[in-house]
Amino acid sequence: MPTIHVEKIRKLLAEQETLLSQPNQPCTNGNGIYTRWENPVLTAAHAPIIWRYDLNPATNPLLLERQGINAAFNSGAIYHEGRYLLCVRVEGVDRKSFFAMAESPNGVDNFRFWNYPVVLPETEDPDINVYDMRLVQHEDGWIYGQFCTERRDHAAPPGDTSQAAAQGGLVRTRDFKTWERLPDLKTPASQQRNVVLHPEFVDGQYAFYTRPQDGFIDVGGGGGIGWGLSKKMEPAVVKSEKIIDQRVYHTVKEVKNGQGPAPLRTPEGWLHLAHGVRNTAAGLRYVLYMFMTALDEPWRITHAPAGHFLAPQGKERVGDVSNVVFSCGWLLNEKKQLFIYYASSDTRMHVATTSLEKLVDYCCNTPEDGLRSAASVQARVALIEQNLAFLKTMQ
Ligand code: M1P
Repeated sequence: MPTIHVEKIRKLLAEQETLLSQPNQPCTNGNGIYTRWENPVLTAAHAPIIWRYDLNPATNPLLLERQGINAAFNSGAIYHEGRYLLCVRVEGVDRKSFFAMAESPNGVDNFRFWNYPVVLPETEDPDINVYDMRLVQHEDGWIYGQFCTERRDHAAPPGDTSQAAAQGGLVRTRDFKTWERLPDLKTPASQQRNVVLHPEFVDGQYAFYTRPQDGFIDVGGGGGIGWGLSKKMEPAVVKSEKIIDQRVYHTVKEVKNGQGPAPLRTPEGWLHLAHGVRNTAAGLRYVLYMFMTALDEPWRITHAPAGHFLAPQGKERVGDVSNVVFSCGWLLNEKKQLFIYYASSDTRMHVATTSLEKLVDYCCNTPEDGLRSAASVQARVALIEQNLAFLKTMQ
């Protein structure tokens, strides 16, 4: 083999190793609720060289990239047997998304993709695009994956090449290597995205958070985060869906919203992370928000702090779909440290760390949205008065 070719490959691998092994640092300018970390934890450049280049000088003497990767984002997350695992939405330059597992020794840096992407079995109606995996360790013993399966809308006129239909795809695994495909979730809605399985049985049934929608992008007259039960998973059928968290005028979830990862159980209730979307002159803006539901009634909201919990900032604001943060995964390790994985602008993955205690405090003690400017001012005046009185006691 020509020495120069070997040298080029070594250089490629060494440059990537510098990126993969780069230590991450917590940002110091936080809000107390969570700490962002400086570097993205995964980007397109983290995709293995062996996924992208043909390394053989006989078939690729110029060592050109053959199958480029465009983005790595919207990852499911799980802490499994001491391992920090992400199930990443990887998008090739051909626009097709697929899933790939990435693993880190500490949850904040050194994430490395496994050698092979997830080989996802198809149903009788093949997926055209798959994305946004949520990983849920269910109390039935399986680890379930819920993702969006997108196909061309079969009802679209022949000349229309852009009408798509979204449904809730389901898989299960025990080792993240072998995935068993289950039938897509059936619901009364014509389309679904952001389907998430609740980790526990409710009334002896599987419970789903859904996001019914009339169209592929526009949720139409419905939308909101829905809730429904299914007796089994093969197939999972939600016969009636009720909206538990509606879209609301002049809030961060005015245009649409969706459950993020599966909620986390705390003594005070279920902690939920979700995304909310509003329109602006510059296009849609996606932010993360939180709410809590009752432990015995996971569909009943008990606390709903106003506004966004995390919004795109700095470099996060720009990417393939700018002004977006989106989360499909968070995890708790055995030290009860909470890692929130979020993507920015449909391009790259980040992490923010916090604790259940802080998030419960945030949800229980942040005022709800008063839905009018005057109500927001009242809430702020109450805080100022309390603080001025408190400062006097410090003098
Ligand atoms: O482009 C922003 C997000 O748009 C969709 O989310 P939603 O259905 O809530 O609008 C998804 O395609 C998501 O993957 C993407 O990040």
